[in-house]
Amino acid sequence: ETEGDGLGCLESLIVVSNRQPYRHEYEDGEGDEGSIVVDEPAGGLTAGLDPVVREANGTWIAWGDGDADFAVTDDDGCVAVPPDEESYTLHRIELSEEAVDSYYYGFSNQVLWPLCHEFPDLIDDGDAWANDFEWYRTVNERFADAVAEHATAESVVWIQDYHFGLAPRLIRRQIPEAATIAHFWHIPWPTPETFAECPADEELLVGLLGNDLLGFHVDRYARLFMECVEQYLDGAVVDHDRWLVDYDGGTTRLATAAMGVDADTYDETAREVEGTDALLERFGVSPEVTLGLGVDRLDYSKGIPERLAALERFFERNPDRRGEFTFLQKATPSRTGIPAYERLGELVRSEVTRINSRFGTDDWQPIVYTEEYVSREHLCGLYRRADAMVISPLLDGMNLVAQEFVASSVDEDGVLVLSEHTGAHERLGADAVTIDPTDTDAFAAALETALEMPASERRRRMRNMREDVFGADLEAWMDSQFAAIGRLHCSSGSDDDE
Ligand code: ADQ
Repeated sequence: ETEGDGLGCLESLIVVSNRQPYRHEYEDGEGDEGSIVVDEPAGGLTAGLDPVVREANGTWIAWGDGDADFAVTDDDGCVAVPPDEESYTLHRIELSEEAVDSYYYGFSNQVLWPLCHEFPDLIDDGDAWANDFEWYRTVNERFADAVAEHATAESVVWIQDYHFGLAPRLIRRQIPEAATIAHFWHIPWPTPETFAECPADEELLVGLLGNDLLGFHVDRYARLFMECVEQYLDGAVVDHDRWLVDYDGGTTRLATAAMGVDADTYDETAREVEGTDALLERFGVSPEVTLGLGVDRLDYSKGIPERLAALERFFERNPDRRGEFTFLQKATPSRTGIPAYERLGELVRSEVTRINSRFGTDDWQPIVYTEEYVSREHLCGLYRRADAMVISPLLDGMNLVAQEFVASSVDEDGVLVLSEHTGAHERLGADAVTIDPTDTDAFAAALETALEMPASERRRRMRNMREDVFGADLEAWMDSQFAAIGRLHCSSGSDDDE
């Protein structure tokens, strides 16, 4: 009986996500003759969800992406995982290069991503989107077909993210009515004004309203979703008070659940770190400096150019900080090949060079920028060492890096500088130093505030933030999702609303 963790009446769990929990690979250099090794889930949601699917002996449907991945599956794309303790079925969907280009790089990341992050100018509005949307629909259909192969009346289907906006409706049509479909949308939902720019607005809403439950990080996104449904979908009835949408004979319940991180692991890892001097020296940072830190995917939503502008202003205003304060920016290239991402990379690198040549000296650089891989252990070490962690997205669904920093700040002396436009700000805003990343002067002043903050004040704020991050961690988030799913699923169709 697993009543306590919200999985109580759950007999068959089917998870759908773009990224797979396990990857099979040929060992280095051995090509497809070589032996096959398995990559375990690296962290975050995939790692957190894996034990849940194991316990449920469920099914996980995801994009499989290499020859070795399919060398180990049966003809239907299924393989039992994990290899050492086969507990559940990983059903891999094989996608052609053209499908990936259009469904992933195209519609998901050049229409939905900029749309939901309020960058209407970056939405692919040429002729390409129509073809991309065809592929997006095709891929959603293939995932839906895979769900139908596994689903029974007892199934709970839990879909992750914006890659599958159409799948819920497609699944609904194919599986027994008693099965429950839930979905978590990890990115923001746009305003109705921006949503007008969505070339497939109605079909997307109809798709998402195939869900019994649709989750967002914060209330605001759920409210915006309801507003968009009301404005753009004829025939839908929105109950704004009870967060229900009736459409086409079905009801979708909206819910919010702010995602957390595996705080204990970050805490433990950070405690085990034996100093960061060598790591900093490798990056060319003197271990003596006051350290500012940025850790992001290289994505235009993360506000990296705005951060660099604020740093430049900060060094203009604070000549005494030159030589004494260094900002280390760790960026991970992402979605490379998409023009907006290529342009961003070029801009960031050239701005760093320009600012460094303006203020830098022979033995000191104001900004150290690296795209190098940093292990989780080293990342925790940097979080722990940072005097100020700077998170400046223009819009971010949640932002887990903010919470990882807090969980790793075991000495309780770092300061979080946090954009008000992140989901994380709803949780940590009271104890972070709040910024509007587009206000360069105020942003620079916030950096001053952070670096001048007395130790007692830093500790007080960090303790509050740690209470939040440990109290609402990744496991709590999953429990809350499963509890909400359970309330719908276990009531077996009877409407037991309060
Ligand atoms: P992301 O946009 O990817 O996630 P974020 O929430 O910060 O943003 O998660 C990034 C993850 O990648 C973190 O776990 C972080 O540690 C890791 N990471 C980032 N840069 C790294 C680096 N240089 N080296 C190693 N690891 C790095 C999307 C949404 C967010 C939402 C999450 C989860 O955009 O708003 O919080 O999903 O729902």
